[in-house]
Amino acid sequence: MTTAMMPGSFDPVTNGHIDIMERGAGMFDKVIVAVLHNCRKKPLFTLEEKIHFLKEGTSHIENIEIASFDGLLIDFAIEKEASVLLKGLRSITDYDYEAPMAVMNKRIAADIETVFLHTNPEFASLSSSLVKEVAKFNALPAGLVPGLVEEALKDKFK
Ligand code: COD
Repeated sequence: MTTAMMPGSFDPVTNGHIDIMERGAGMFDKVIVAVLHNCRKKPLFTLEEKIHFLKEGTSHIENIEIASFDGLLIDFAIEKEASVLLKGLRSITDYDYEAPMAVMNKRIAADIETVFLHTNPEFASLSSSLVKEVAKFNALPAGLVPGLVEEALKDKFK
């Protein structure tokens, strides 16, 4: 049984994240979405809200679990018996950010592999920060985030 762990801030989850989760769920027996708690960035949504959006947005995926962690991702992966760290890549910027973490994680736990899935062209350049930026001006195009998130963003910025 291969369990993959997909970490992120998910502030909020976008359809780009969900696309990686769906594809990961097709490749591995189980995907654990690990929401980083207490990250340095000041979040727009609380951990509870982020988990709620993730649970609703992935309710169509059978082999998925939503969890949260604080501290080192690799420790959480070991605790949950995940043998793959699943990341999405949109650009060289993502790669530059992710590569040192992949190397460090490999040094700490050699049997855990980092697997990168390239973004679906439909969701290239889509990020939670950009979503928040345009939502602030009530200008978020449809189809970029789950419906529930779209509503929550409208509520936050009304
Ligand atoms: N298409 C495809 N992939 C996407 C898209 C998209 N449109 N948007 C985002 N992604 C990918 C990201 O590249 C990332 O892999 C994942 O989805 C989550 O995205 P975000 O934006 O929620 O995540 P970030 O960048 O805020 O979070 C970064 C992580 C939490 C993944 C990273 O910092 C991490 O792994 N931290 C672990 C803490 C740790 O152990 N540190 C020590 C490392 S050695």
